[in-house]
Amino acid sequence: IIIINKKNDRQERVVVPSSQITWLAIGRESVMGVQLGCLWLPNSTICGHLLRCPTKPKPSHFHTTALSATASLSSPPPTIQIVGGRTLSWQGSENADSNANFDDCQVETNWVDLDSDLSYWTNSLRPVQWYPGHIAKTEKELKEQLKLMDVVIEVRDARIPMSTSHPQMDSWLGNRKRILVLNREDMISTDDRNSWAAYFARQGVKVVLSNGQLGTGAMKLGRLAKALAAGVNVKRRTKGLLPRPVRAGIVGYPNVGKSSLINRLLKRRLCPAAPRPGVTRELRWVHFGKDLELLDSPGIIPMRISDQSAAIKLAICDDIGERSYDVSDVAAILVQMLARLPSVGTKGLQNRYKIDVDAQCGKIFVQKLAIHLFSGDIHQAAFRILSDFRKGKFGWVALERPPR
Ligand SMILES: Nc1nc2c(ncn2[C@@H]2O[C@H](COP(=O)(O)OP(=O)(O)OP(=O)(O)O)[C@@H](O)[C@H]2O)c(=O)[nH]1
Ligand SMILES: [Mg+2]
Repeated sequence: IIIINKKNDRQERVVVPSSQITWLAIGRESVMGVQLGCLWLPNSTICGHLLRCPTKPKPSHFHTTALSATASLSSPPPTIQIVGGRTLSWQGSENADSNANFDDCQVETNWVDLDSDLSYWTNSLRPVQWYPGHIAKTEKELKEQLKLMDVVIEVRDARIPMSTSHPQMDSWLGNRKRILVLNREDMISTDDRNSWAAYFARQGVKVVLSNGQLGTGAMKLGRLAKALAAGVNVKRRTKGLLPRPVRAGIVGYPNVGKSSLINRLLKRRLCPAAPRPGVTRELRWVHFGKDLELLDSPGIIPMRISDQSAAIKLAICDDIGERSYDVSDVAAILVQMLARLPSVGTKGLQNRYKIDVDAQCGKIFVQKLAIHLFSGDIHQAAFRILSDFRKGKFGWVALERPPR
């Protein structure tokens, strides 16, 4: 939400937790109300007198810079306008169509809310950054090896395809032939698989959904790579040269399943794979039959992760080194996220751990679990929650949806 101070025209961005946003029905219109401490600010220009509040708002809920104007009762209150947010058509309509629209809006609003809440929750945490030496070295070597590749296979985590997209990948690859693999397809629902496939197809991206553990999608990937790069040997033949194997480089974030996919394709455990980021340390070419060569590469990640919501999702999914984050902070955020996702919810958490859930405060939940199961050891409790999520104990849970 952007708050505009009409007195000096300054704009402030305020991250407001969704719990503080309520839809108010006024007449036949619905407007968005934002609760700032004791105040309600509807989604319109508000006259100064509405800003006089008998008790001080809770600055801890908001950026203090944005609130400074409202917190002082002695100075004349500015006019504040809230822009943005979503406007809904009248919710009480009995018309079936508008109900359908409303349901649709609700589903979307949940994800929009979740994203803004996540960025609010991560604001106060120590930034998560992870860039071990082998990644810097890999980046350099990969740029060299790219010249040899006929096709590049970029692997992402299907639970977080956006957060496992490397910001520099497009510039490195240029117009090189490319396949996008969403691995760990077994960890998301059919609905999510379909919506991601449709989303990337709309952008003209060749996408394969795969399971690096069972090998689903691996053969299709091999066939697609050969077909995409078939032109290489056509050119060679016209020049009177013998055909050579197609070269496909497999790149992506750490722990997304690159090596597992190669092993599945080769039906041999040639490349080391294990459930932690940073297992592959060196680039390595392997042969698949006579006509395909695959490059296994160490996971790469940007030197600086600017989007800290993405960094937390990487931590939740174990796609970034554990030394870079506080396990109990990340587990607390995961609890808050799961509590809001309809497929898990507070009930799902309660059933699994037999503990009451406060959806607003994952930290309390982690503390309760620590007392309940681990003699007060918070680190162990936090690790249990993360590890349950990573093992799929909460069912199919995607942490991202395609943008509309
Ligand atoms: N559930 C599930 N697990 C998978 C899948 N693919 C790989 N894994 C597991 O994920 C873990 C990491 O796989 P790796 O193949 O080592 O991942 P990587 O991308 O090579 O990791 P780095 O070498 O560290 O960059 C392993 O324990 C695999 O068994 C999948 O599709 N579904
Ligand atoms: Mg690997």
